[in-house]
Amino acid sequence: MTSYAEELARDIRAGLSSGQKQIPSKYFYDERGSRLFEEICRLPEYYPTRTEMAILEEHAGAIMEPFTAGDLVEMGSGANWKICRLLDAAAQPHGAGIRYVPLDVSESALQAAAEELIRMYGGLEVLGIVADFTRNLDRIPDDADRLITLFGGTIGNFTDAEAAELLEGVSALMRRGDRFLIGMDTVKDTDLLEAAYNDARGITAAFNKNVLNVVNRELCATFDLDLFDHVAFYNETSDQIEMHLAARQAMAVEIAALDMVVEFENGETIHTEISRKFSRERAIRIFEDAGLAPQRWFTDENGWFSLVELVR
Ligand code: AVJ
Repeated sequence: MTSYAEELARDIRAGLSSGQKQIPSKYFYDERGSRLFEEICRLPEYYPTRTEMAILEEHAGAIMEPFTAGDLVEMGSGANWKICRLLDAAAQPHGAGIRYVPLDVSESALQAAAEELIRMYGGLEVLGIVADFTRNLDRIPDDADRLITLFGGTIGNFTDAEAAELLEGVSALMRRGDRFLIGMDTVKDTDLLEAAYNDARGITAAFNKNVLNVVNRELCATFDLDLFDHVAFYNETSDQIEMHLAARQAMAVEIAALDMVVEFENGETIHTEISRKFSRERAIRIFEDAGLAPQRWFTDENGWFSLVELVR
């Protein structure tokens, strides 16, 4: 097994030596990055979180109706807002009969979230699993019926190949009686999309640039955040928001822990994130390719976000 430090070193070395420089978006989420992300979720321009919450609010009863006992699994759990909507709608009060199984890479985040939930739901059992759900799906227990959730449109941050691998992985572990509830952002007006990733207060810019702090801290690098601009735009050919960090001048940046110097031309970018937007046709295609069948679609009145219930 490779440690976080080894993986980061490998990803940064490869990503900053390639033609189009890149840093994987999973490195956004150190403590400050996670805080900035929560702030993004509350921004007026950032519609996905609010819309997904509204869908959950409206349809939690229908989602939970066939689920009176078993494991409620959440991949990449983070804060408790969304799971609470489902637990509030559970047939048995106080979560009795349901075991909540969150998977997250952060043990401290898991611990804090679990303690809060146990305080809120007296009958709830919680089994927290410290794991990266893109590689440790085998650690999800299989001794009960499962409702597996992946909220937030996280699937959109994956390339086609990565998304296919994740969906196939979940599909492979599902049995009769299991369901998979996945959140996806949808294709919509370009202005709305671009506003959501270029907020007026500059929180998304700070979130994007913060990944350079992560590299500075973890790998003793010398990135000057003030010498990079936040750039986010919608690529209509590939139906995705792309985030980049653009160098404001030519420069050389030392990454001491990698014994490496990275040269930038004026205007050259580091590609830091894709956030795909799915049409229903595309979504159906990638589900079917993974052997998953959509059973119910839950969406808001504008069709801005979808929660899709999948079975094998
Ligand atoms: C992690 C998928 C919820 O892609 O919209 C927010 C991350 N990046 N603003 C997204 C993000 C810039 C976000 N998700």
